[in-house]
Amino acid sequence: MILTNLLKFTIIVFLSSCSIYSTKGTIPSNINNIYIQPIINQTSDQEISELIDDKLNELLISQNILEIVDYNTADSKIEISIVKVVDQPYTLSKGTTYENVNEWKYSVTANVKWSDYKKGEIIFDLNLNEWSIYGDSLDMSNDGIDNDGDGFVDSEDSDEIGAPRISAKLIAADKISELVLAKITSTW
Ligand SMILES: [Ca+2]
Ligand SMILES: [Ca+2]
Repeated sequence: MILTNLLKFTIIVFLSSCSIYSTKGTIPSNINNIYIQPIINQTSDQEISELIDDKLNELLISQNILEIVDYNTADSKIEISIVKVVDQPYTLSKGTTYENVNEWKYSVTANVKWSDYKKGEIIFDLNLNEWSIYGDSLDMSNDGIDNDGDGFVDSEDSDEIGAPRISAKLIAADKISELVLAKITSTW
């Protein structure tokens, strides 16, 4: 029993020292490429996984961070599972008999696991959440809302364009893909 506990302790110490090491900004020399496993979508929102997959591929290629390869030759693997997609009332106003929803928040939660494919070690395993706000205007570019929360509103922001709900989904997909990439690069 003591031996088992000692072993567990050693593993914990080892793992935590690894994570300290990896946040120092050193590129793991054994990881040069990535296999993107087909995204698992546990929600009824069929589009969201496709949007995230497209954006993640685009970002990895354009920023030239890791080469995308198939699983046979992969050093690392990323597994994404969309666990939750939800539209929630964001701002309300008082109507005559009940409250009206003026703005909605579209949010997506994904479990993202990046692992060293050859060693079989998990580099990170995180639940990530991103969102976008949309109103009832015909187009996001003139709703007066900072839909992605970046401080730029309507014509100041090229990301704010198109039908509200569709664009909200696009923005959330973009934001979560960017967050995944930030997590990959920040572990180096
Ligand atoms: Ca904005
Ligand atoms: Ca807007």
